[in-house]
Amino acid sequence: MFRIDKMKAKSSVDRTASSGHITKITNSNKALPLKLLDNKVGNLGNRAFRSNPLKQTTQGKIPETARRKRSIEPKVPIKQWCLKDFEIGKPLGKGNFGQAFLAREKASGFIVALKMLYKEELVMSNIENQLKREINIQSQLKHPNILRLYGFFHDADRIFLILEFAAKGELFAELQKHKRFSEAEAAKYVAQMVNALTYLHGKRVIHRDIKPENLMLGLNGELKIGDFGWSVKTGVSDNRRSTLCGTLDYLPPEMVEGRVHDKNVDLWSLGILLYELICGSPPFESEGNEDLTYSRILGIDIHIPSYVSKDAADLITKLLKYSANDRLSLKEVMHHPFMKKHIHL
Ligand code: AK6
Repeated sequence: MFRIDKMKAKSSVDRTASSGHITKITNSNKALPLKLLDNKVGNLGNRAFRSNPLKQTTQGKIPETARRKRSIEPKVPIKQWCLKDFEIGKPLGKGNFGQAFLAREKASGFIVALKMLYKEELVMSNIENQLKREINIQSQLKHPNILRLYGFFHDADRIFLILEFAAKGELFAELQKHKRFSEAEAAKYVAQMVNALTYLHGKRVIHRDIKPENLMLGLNGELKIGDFGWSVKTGVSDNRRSTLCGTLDYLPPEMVEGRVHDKNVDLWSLGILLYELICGSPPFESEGNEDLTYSRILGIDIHIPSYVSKDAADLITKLLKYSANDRLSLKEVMHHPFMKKHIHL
């Protein structure tokens, strides 16, 4: 049986998956009511929150010593969430695994997305370790352009992830509605992606699965990277072993060919994203023909429509380089004329 409460380190490589980090996650629960201040979702919550004693907590920072020695429990008791703490609202659409619901934390009124995963399904699909890895990575991430994982809990046969609610839903839906975005809008999203990726790469996390389906929008249209199913922490293990699944459209040549890859995969995907935002579909898409998509990626067989500006086309081309080291860096992206034209810092 899948025991998320018994995440024991199996090897030195896996040590980060020990209870030390889980404590950190649970710990981040305490920050949940605090987040309400910058999350304007649900006015109903705000009032309840203001008088919430939880607000006064110090976010329960674990002392350095306790963080290192995983046997030491933090002095402050940590809130363990359970289903009864939430009022469950409407379903929020079904992801690959599990179903998310709008939910409201009863004591604070804080609005979240509660994602429910069946343990049996995780075991059968052999993705328990992927989930554990993801929870560990997420426990270290706090950024306005990255969907927050506030915590998790479980019952006999399900795991619940307490996720940030992105009020405007998927970027993909927005793109489908508008067919394609103006270059100014695309630049705005790319700038937010650069912010998020700079933060992630600084923590040695590479995302590897950037695409509109995985990008969410906050109440004010802020972009939030919303799914970390395929992210890895670099330098921890061999990054070639993961089986590829889903669409190839966003995969760089080195991943298509199953070679070693690094953070530069995210720069390739950023180029694909920019193309898709401006043109409405990814550049190497080949309806139902995976082999063709493969060879088009490897040959960088790209057609940029004539309505695309010279600057935008130049940025796309400079990101979609076969050789990972030839791609523009995140910093260079922000200094590119296309970005300078639309983003005024
Ligand atoms: C939906 C909305 C919010 C929330 C940080 C599962 C996994 C094996 C995530 C996950 C972290 C982990 C997982 C998923 C997400 C989402 C939409 C996004 O399931 N991991 C099994 C291995 C790994 O985020 N994120 O699933 S759910 C949400 C909606 C709909 C409208 N607004 N706001």
